Amino acid sequence: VLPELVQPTEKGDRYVFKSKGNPIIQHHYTADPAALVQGDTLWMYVGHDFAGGQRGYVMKDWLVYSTTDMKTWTEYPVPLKIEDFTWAKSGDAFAGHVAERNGKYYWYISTNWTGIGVAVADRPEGPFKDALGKPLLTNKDCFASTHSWACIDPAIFIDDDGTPWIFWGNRECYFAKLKDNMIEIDGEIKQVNFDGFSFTEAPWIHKYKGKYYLTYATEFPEKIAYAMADNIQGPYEYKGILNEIAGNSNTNHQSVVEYKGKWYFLYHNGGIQTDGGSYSRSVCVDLLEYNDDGTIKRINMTTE
Ligand code: FUB
Repeated sequence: VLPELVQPTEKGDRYVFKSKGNPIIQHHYTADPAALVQGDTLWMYVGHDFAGGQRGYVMKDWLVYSTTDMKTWTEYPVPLKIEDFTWAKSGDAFAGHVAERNGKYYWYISTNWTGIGVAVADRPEGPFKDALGKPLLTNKDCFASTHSWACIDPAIFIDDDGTPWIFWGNRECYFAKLKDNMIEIDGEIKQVNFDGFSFTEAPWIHKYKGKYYLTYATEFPEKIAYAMADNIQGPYEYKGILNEIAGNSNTNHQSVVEYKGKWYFLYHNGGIQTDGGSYSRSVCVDLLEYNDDGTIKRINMTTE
């Protein structure tokens, strides 16, 4: 990493840094940001690219950051590693999502080849431990898919009535209810489908003014598209593309979250000039704005 990039200051077992704009983290390659708002803190859980350059994914652990102003960030000791999932030792630490329920934090993660796991912690910064000792979902739960990395990219949404939902998939998008214990699927697994749905991966559900929004990566190289529905189970209506291809990264992976009265779009690009790219990605944040009819304005991906 070049010296002019933002370097963190060590504070005990943590690191603190002030972002100078996008990419917000410049001392690690980070990807697949999943945001969680708790009180006045925004927590951000990310994947961690080790590769540098274009050598393919090398993802051994996940990282966690917090902020209270979207500028100064704290990085915590590594909260979760792929080797913590003994059933997934040869996997890659692909995209995840953390949800809070009854004071516990559940981290749903992709292991690439072996399915989706869930880890649990008492605190948002961890440490997290495998909650099941086996996958929560496997390729068998992706009944319309035939490729080995179909079971990735979990996204959780806890609805206003308290029902937790999990969405996931690659090429096909699936969803199911979770039981109140957050570590078992409750009932039938269903597939999302609607006119114009060209799904690659990275589903994310959020709600705004009573409507459900499904954002997801489409095409390859990926752009983020979105659809809206009156019911979480659909039918969804395709609404368009939210952002262009993110610089020199073939993938993109978003989260959409409201924090202190503003809506944010967190994503990644290949933005660090030294060695950035599809396997050396960097998390960015930009504002997300709605039109009066509830549709979302095109995201302006900035360096600010
Ligand atoms: O980071 C590994 C994979 O790349 C994620 O699981 C996908 O969403 C894509 O971003």
